[in-house]
Amino acid sequence: MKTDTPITIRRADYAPPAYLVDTVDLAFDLDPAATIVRAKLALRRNPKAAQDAPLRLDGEGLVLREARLDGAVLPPERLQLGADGSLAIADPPSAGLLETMVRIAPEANTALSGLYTSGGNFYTQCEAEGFRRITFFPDRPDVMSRYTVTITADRTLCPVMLSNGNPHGSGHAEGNRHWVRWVDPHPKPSYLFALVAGDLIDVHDHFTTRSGKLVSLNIWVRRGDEPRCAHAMDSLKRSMAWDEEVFGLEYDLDIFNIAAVSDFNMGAMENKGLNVFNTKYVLASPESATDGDWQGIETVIAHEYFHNWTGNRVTCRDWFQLSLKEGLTVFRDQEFSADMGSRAVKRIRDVRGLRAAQFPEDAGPMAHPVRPDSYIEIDNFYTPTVYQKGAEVVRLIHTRIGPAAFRKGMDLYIARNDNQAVTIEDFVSAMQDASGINLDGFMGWYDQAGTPEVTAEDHYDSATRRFTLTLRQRTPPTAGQLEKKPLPIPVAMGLLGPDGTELPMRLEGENTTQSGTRTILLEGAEQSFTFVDVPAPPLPSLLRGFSAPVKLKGVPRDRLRFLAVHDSDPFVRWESGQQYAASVMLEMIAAQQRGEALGFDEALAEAVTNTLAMAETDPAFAAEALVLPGEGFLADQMEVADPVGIHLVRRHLRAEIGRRCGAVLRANYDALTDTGPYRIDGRSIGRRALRNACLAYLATAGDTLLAKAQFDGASNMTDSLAALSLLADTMGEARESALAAFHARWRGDDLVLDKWFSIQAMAAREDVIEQVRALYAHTDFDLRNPNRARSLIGAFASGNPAHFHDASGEGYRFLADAVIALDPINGSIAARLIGPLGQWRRQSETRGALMRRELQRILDIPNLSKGTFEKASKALH
Ligand code: B3K
Ligand code: ZN
Repeated sequence: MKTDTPITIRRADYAPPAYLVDTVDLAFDLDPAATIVRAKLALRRNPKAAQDAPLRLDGEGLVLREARLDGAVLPPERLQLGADGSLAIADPPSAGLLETMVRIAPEANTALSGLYTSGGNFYTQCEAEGFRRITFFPDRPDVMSRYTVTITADRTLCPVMLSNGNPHGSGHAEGNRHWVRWVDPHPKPSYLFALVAGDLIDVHDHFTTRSGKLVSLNIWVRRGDEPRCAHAMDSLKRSMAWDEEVFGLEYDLDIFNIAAVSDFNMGAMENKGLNVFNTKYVLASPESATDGDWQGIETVIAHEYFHNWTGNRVTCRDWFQLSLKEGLTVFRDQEFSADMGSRAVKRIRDVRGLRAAQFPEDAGPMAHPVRPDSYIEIDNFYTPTVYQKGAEVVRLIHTRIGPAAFRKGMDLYIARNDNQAVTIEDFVSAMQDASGINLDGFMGWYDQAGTPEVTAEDHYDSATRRFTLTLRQRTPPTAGQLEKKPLPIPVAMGLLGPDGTELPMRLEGENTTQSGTRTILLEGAEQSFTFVDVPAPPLPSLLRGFSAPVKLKGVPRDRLRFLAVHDSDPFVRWESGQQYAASVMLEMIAAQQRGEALGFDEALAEAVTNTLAMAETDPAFAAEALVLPGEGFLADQMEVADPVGIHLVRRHLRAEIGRRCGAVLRANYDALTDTGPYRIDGRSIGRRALRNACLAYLATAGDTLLAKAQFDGASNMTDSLAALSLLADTMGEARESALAAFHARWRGDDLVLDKWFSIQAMAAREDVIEQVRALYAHTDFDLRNPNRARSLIGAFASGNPAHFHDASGEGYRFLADAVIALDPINGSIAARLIGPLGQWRRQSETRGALMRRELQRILDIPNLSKGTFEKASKALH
């Protein structure tokens, strides 16, 4: 919606809906240019609302053809169309059947919200507020209704017509048309409505639930894509089995449909019984998909499936509660993936992701609590904070009360709230009641923005054998929230003896001794924990498994080195290695700024050699340990970021390690070469990741030939892309011929072509901005396709900090130009791309001024979408 005076919606202003809608009967007459939507809403006044509240239905861009109340045509004087597109009915009855007929134009819908066309087929996206672009309706999640949907369309254009629920009849219609009917027995909010129609083909399978119900499973794709659906189908069946086994939750319809579409604003959508997916999270073959894509499919399929209970059966009262379904469902998909592969590696990856996206958000102008207090455009709040930090908060509760009580809490949460739209308090109180543990303090995690910083101090008294650990916490102020209170922080920990073995632990006042990992709870700003009978001076291993989303600061380097080698907790081993490397790198960056020569810390080379020596047991873990801390992670630890300096130091170090450890890296690279058939199990994925980590060092040290040989001989996308991205950083002919060969081979495959764009956008070359501008003008570039837009614009702005922050300001200008061009087409994607410009406070004054100038240039555009307006204005102020 375009508006000059965007309205801020506040959580404190929540009021129950004036009217409820018990049943919805929708009839679609599909046509790309002019689709007719007839809706029959059985309305009644909500007993919980004021009995004189007006009857107002949301609408956006709808052409109203007719409205009837209880069969009688409503005269124009009783219909009030609002400037925002809504419809109010004067003198509303306390109950009645409202029938509307509207016209919409799916083929003109470039925002991809509501009903739109892609490749000649019809798809919908209704979360959060897209249903109002289909028909007039109280488009808010606390209005839950039972839907019947009849779709009529041309038989040739739309042989397949799908909606939510179970199929309920079909037949011939006039001309070459036909109809189908779908009935969804479960009440649902409008954001879960879906319709898919077109020339699609299905990959079919089935699943028998543990109570013996046979469920038909179908993945609907374009003709020719069927052979690439096997992994998605397999992931779906494993998700269904896992949710039964771990949470006792069974699927509740006869049929589960997934439709894949290449024009889609995000990853996927959990519509009841009819998930709609970005093709990126469905289609995979070894030749065309990387191991990362493979894992992404498993995760997203699981995530959307798990929403069936956490989101659909129990939904959100209002959009401020978004993390109620998203944080909980991310937690569930993380647990699923951990059970499917290596728990430790999954945790490391999730923490890496949290630090790369959520920590900067929490430290920047868009910082907001997991449960925000206000928004202008809710689409802007599908953020790493709501999703990833939200999942961490659920994990905190899981850690605090333990897995058995957590499971009881989930049972209680669902039993109490099934078929209702509820709040985060309802979730936390179910966990509290099931566990008997007071969780009041944990609400602070939902309501306070910012990442707590934790420091530790300790003292061992050999005479009394007492060890005192003092923990302190502090959360820096965030925009609009200057005062911060201490939060409950579960700290999973162990004590290591001088030889690295675990020491038994007994807190003062306790009768029994515990060994292994235990969790202590830091609740105040400062708290001391005294351990008694400690036989030797211990070294504490803190925040095992990353038991809380905090920054643990100030662990001395000698301790980090010790923990990286000896700790029993794989997360702390990895983390200590990363923190050690980060601290060395930050020192190098400072030296570089002073114009001093860059030294080299031998311990880093030693760590690489040690990691490789033990790689055989867990190659995936070794690969994680081998990769140096990312540029964003380093920037996040500097008062004033130095993106170019960070990049130069990281490359310098990579090259230096590649040279010094060349022999051992090469030996491992060769030993990890798999000659057998391509396999996608955890071990094979780990071996490829480790081999490519070795290659990255060797190629950065100058061995372009090895990268070229790998590219030429690669039999799978993981190896091909790893080599190509290293070649893309170079200047020679090898680069040009590899990129050309890749383009020639894959130009017909959108998902792979996206990778071709991204690799060039993220390359470490001086001329990258010119290249990015040229790619923007490339015939294969299409701003309307969200995947393609992200693959170039997003990859450059978020994935290439050294060049995005080029001192000329050209990187900022490119991003602003792209946002301005995209906003009228798809405001939601445009708004999401703005993020990197919001980091200006962390940059030097000169860079900051250039960034602000571009934000202002965006804000000066008339008729900006409200999402882009909100993002740009918050980023600027
Ligand atoms: N619930 C959707 C996200 C909808 C985003 C709307 N702008 C996908 C998911 O989180 O499962
Ligand atoms: Zn979700």
